[in-house]
Amino acid sequence: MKIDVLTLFPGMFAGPLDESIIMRARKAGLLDLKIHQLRDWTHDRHKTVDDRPFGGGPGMLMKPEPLFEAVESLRREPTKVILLSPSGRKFSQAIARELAEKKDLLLVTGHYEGFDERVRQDLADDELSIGDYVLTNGALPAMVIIDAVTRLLPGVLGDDESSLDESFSHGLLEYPQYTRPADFRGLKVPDVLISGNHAEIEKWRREQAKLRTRQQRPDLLE
Ligand code: 4FD
Repeated sequence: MKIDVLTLFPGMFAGPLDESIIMRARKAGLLDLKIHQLRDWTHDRHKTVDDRPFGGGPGMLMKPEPLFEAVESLRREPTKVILLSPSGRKFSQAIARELAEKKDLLLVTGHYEGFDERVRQDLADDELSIGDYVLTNGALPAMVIIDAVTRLLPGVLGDDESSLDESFSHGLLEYPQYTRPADFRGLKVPDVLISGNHAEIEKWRREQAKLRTRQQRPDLLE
């Protein structure tokens, strides 16, 4: 998969995507990631990317020209162009699975109070939010999406890394898990897990997953 990112802060992307599983995927050629400075598509001396809203009001908007020129030069069919903003549809594991099927993604991040509406209407194919909070810019949301999508690409996770999304595939949170020692400072692993009775273990895990979901995420049970 190819992922292009348009950002005002390319430096923010150095680090998080240069480690661990994502870097391994890049080195293996499973992810071709390119970070682009939006200001490279401005023409004025000050490399202006923002302007004041018509009609007045506080804050600045991302102006359309650099965004249109950048996207037009980077997109090659079939590229899915995605805006990151708090007004987008809520990103989820299901959306990560959808995006992992695509060939090319172009993630468009901004800052200020948002984008000129014509960017949303005539340039973007989708608009995503990673959650109901406001960040100083869309770089972290872009990295969250890149991480969640990349780990789903075929060949990226090894066998012992891949069972981890089960939490979301059966609609419940993960059950409690333990590793050695069976007694850590007097904190004991539940007897059932040491019993060797696989039917009982399954039953206990189902109950615990249900309990934990009711406690932490009742919305998932609706
Ligand atoms: N919740 C998110 C995305 C971007 C962002 C921005 C309008 C603010 C949070 C457009 C307002 C972009 C999110 C930049 N904050 N900040 O995914």
